[in-house]
This record gives sequence, C-alpha cells and structure tokens, in this order.
Amino acid sequence: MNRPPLNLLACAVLVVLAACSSKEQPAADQASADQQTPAKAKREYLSQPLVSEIYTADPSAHIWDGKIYVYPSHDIDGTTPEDDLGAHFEMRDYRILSMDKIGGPVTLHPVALDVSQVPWADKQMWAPDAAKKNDTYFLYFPAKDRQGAFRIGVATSKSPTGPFEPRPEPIKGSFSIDPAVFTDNDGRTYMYFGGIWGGQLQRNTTGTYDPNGSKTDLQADDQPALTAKVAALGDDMLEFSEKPRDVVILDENGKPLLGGDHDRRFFEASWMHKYNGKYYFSYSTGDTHYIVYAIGDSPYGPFKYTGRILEPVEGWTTHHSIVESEGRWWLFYADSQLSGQTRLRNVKVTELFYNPDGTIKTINPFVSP
Ligand code: FUB
Repeated sequence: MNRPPLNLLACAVLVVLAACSSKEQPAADQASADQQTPAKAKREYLSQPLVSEIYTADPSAHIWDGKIYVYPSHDIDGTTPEDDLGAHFEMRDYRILSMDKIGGPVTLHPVALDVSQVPWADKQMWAPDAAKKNDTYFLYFPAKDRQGAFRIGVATSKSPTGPFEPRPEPIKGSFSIDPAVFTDNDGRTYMYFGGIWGGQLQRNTTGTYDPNGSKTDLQADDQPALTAKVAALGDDMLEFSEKPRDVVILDENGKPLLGGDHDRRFFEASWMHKYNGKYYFSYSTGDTHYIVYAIGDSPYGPFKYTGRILEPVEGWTTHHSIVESEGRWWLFYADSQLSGQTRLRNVKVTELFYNPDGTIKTINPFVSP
C-alpha cells in the first residue's frame, strides 16, 4: 500500500489538534484569549522587586537617621491550599530590608523575629509595621493565637533591623491584622489596624472573638461597611491608651461607605500619612484589588473617600506604605511578579505624585503600551 505523503500526514495531525483544542475552549473564549495573550505577554512592570533572595510582601517603610527601612512580611512556599481567608499565607518570621537611598543597593537583614519566640503566637505572622521612640524600635505584628484568633503583638530592639524581643502577651484589647503606626507632629502615636474576611474584623464586632462568626462581609451590602480601627498608643508604645474606635470613611454625600461598595470600602492594609497638614488614610479594597485613600482633618477622621492610588497589580493582594524621602514621595507595594503565585509576593517601590489640589495621581503598576 502507498503511504500518504508526509506533508499530508502533518496536515491531518494539525486538523486533529485544532479540533481537540476547540473542544477544550469555546470559540469565543479562544478568540478573546488570542487577543489577550499578546497584550499580556507584552505587559511591562512599572518597577522591579527590591529583593529576589526571598519572597516579601506588605512593605511598611520608614526613614530613620537618613536611612530607609522596610518591614515586610516574609512569604514562604507552604502547603495549605488557597482559600478566601488567606490560610495559604503561612509566614513564620520577619526579615528587614534597608537601603541608603531609593534605587540604591538593598540589604536583606537576618531574621529579626520568629514565631517560635513569641509565647502567645501560633502561626501566620502577617503584615507588620514599626515605630521608633527615643532610642527604641518597636515591631508591631499580627499573628494567630492558639484559638485561631488574630491578635497584635509588639517586640522591641535597640536596632531598627533587630533582633527584636517580643512581649509575652499580645497588646491588650487588640484583634485582627495589619497594624500601621503613625506618629503625629505633636508626638502622639496611633495604631490603625484591621482587615475583613481572613483578617477577622467581622468576627470581632462584639469585642470578643467569635470563631463561628461570618467568613466574609458579603451579607451586609446595604449597611455601613465594616472598617479599620484606630487607637492611640500609651507613652510606652506597648499598649493602647484607649478603646479602639472606627475609622469612618464617608462618601461624596457625607454618608459612611456601604458594605456593597466593593470598589471603595475598607478591606485591609491601613496606612496613614500626612501631607500639607491633612491626614491621608489609605487602604486596600481587597476583592477589587485597589489601593485607595480618604482625607481627613484629624488622625481619628472622619475621612472623605478621595480616589485610587494604585490600580490592581499581578496577584490577588497588594499592601502599601507611603513615605517622603528627600522631598519626594514614594509608594511601596507588592505584587507576584517573581513567582506568578498569590502566596509568594515581592515588594517594590515607585514614586508617587500629588496634584496641586492635594489629590494623588493614580499609579498603573504596568507601563502603558
Ligand atoms: O500578607 C498577608 C495578608 O495579605 C496581609 O496581612 C494583608 O494585608 C494582605 O497583604
């Protein structure tokens, strides 16, 4: 029997392959995928990871004695499957980054605090922040206790890069995640904190952690949204000096943002900075992936929702901090550029610009084509 010519065989194989692939993907999806793939492949990141030796996220930046210190989470490649409550963020320790100037070499310091050193903490050392008072540095960090409730702990050191010595108990009256500590010009220090869903704010509405409380905020779309908390710290920087109160974020009509307003309502990742005498409270909208901000006249608020700082990055989460260095403003943030995986992030920095009216120019984490 005559064999068919090779080019005919090749054509037949191609036809079969094409038929198989069109069975896996509907034609419309295939067309849109074809349109998206080249664009996605061409996407260029606005900035590059600060370090690639380890995975880092949640960068809280501070400038002390002319040097820039970044306090990030240290992401690890754990085995827990991804869920809506962030069980896959299994971090166990903190390592600090420092640099003399933005754009210069970055030093990755050794472990500053490990979960095994913290008597009350069980797991999930999430987004930290730091503060300095006199000659002491304070590291504030959330972790789950043995009941599975997030609390916020504090550890001290004489060096900004640690090692830090943890207090034996969490801060009294603390709950939830993502502490961000801000010292005002009058020397008073405030902690902003909280996060919904995995951050458990919706399980702390009565003042006591309810392990059976709701997993999300999705049941209360027409109610004022759950929001961040703020409390002043005492002179020793180790405890709250008052009961935490709500960080109220108002819409354009002076009404609190509603739970259903997912593009604007608070989710997690509080930060506070001051610009031209105004207080800028910024945060992540979580499931819609924006970093947004609201402006107020007092560190307690209320704050008026003003706009977006950062459009969605690659990956599910981002988390930020804003600092001024040598007269320029910088946004530290994180994405998943190095790994392509939500649980393994890397911190970055880019310049942030204000408009003459004090609003912030929205940043696209990708270079526009
Ligand atoms: O890194 C764990 C959690 O993911 C943080 O606490 C949140 O802000 C989000 O970045």
